Amino acid sequence: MSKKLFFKWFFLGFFIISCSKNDKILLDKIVYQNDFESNIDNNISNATFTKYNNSTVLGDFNNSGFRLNLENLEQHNKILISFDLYIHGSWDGNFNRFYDKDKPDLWKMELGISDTYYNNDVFETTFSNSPCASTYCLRQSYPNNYPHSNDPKTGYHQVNLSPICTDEFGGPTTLYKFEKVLNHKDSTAIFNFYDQLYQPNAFKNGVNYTKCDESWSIDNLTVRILYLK
Ligand SMILES: [Ca+2]
Ligand SMILES: [Ca+2]
Repeated sequence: MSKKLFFKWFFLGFFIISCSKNDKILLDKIVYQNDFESNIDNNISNATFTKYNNSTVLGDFNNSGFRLNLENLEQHNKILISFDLYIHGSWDGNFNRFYDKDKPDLWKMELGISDTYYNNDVFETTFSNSPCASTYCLRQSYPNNYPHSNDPKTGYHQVNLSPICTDEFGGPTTLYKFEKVLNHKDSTAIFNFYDQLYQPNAFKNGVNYTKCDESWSIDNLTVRILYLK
């Protein structure tokens, strides 16, 4: 069994065990799956594609993001979302080491049922690709919500992957296997994915290098619905 498949079944097994022993799974269905190799997706708005790690990925995004819109979902009470999340470049985590007006490098995923209504299902976290030593460490929140404090790259799947660009700004990429189970029962599900990056130092000689400095992309996005009773 491949490592990828093992983790998928391990995750699902863990989820099922964590349900009450009286729960019955009345539905377990994949409602969306895309590896983006065809560059086509009618469910996603603000899509942009690029080649990375020998694959077509959704992104890369910088102070931007995209929306996944799923409609006509069958009766369910849980929604599972999983994807590969590439964190490219010199993300700084919870702090950017600026003493004045410092801000985190935030990444967010929201789940709602319309453009304006969200179920308070907002996962807001930070990532850090910075070095960590006893005297100096820019920590990140992932896999917890911001402002939790974990070491840089906590929960990674792969580290030191290629930079997505070759400018002097930026740096290696970290890959995370992102998976979450959320309570959800509406027939429409709208996921928003976006970042709020703080990059006051990503300029040189009047040129803006922010996208090379810090960005993110997604691959192998899967959504499944479950109905447990
Ligand atoms: Ca792909
Ligand atoms: Ca930053």
